Amino acid sequence: MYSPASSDDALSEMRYGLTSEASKLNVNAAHTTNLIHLPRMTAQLIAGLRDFVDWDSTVRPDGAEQDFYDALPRAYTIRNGALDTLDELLLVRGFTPALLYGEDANMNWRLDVNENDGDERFPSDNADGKLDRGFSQFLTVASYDPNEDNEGIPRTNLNLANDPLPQIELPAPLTNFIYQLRTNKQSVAHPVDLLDAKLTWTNANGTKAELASGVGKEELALVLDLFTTSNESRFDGLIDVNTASIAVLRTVQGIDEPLAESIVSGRRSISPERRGSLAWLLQEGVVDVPKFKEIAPLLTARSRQFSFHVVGYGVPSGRYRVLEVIIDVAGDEPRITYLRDLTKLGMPFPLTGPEMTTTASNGGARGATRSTMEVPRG
Ligand SMILES: [Ca+2]
Ligand SMILES: [Ca+2]
Ligand SMILES: [Ca+2]
Ligand SMILES: [Ca+2]
Repeated sequence: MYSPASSDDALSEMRYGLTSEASKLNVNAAHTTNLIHLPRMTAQLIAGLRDFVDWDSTVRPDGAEQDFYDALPRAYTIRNGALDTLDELLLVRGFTPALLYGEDANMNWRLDVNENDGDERFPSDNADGKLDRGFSQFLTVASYDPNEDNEGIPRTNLNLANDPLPQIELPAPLTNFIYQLRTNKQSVAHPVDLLDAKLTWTNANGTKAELASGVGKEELALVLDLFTTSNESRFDGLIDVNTASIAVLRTVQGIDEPLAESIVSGRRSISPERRGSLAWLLQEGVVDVPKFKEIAPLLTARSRQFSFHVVGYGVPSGRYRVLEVIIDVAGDEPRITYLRDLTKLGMPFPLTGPEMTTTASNGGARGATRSTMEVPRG
């Protein structure tokens, strides 16, 4: 089971483990203002994409609706809805395999010789010693964050007067604040608005009253975990602040390049427990209170969908299969939501180890090379 190295580390290659899908920008939830920050993305590509997925037949400036696809040598019907797979991007005007997968023609997340020799062999590449993995490293269609706390319990909606409070002991000022909020029919846009919040109202006898939420940096993690202001069961497109690359963080409204870099360098020293909440951004001084309130509604500190490739290899037959998998662990039982057989693209990397260096073959005689075994393309 393996995954690509982080996009922030252009020189390292694949690694063992999973990729958090929330580390990527969800195409189906992204706006033009998010997408435009991605390397190689253009306004024309985005316009084509938006027309491809929107429900109307109105061609936006620089866009392309069904008429364009009807005129292709092989016409096809466009989606007019959310994409099911990232590969559907290849059906959108202007999106090419070179843009989606970059130089990684065999999708193994490693810089193979033919991927670093310019135009000498397929694919075309810039021979700079680094693997450009294209849009696929930044984009997903699989990510969503259930509107429930870290225990899997649906969050309490602050704005619904009858929604019961969480079954844990809350700080008394917070309980009181929520009570007054609801009693006075005031609402908040997002739980983060309870941070340093004050509520003012006029009592029946005409006197003014004021109450502080008591939510500071230390109470923030609890509040963000337990409360919501939305009736939706899930949020699409939140970006995982703990795993997103600089390039993906940069697509979030309100996060510029220096802030994206501060987040990535700041999170290296955060313990796994504190990574469970966005609150560390504020607690560590990566952002101030106004900036935190601006960006927190767009972020998450967890992922419930993961992607990886897995290789199964038979010794001594040398037969193998390579699968691309996305799993969703948000529900009661983990589900495989995407499965693609990549075997025809070849063995992704040479296998090493005592039993792999001997007599394995794949139909023909084949020995060990440099103490690793090379497997022919399936
Ligand atoms: Ca349209
Ligand atoms: Ca490759
Ligand atoms: Ca090449
Ligand atoms: Ca390159």
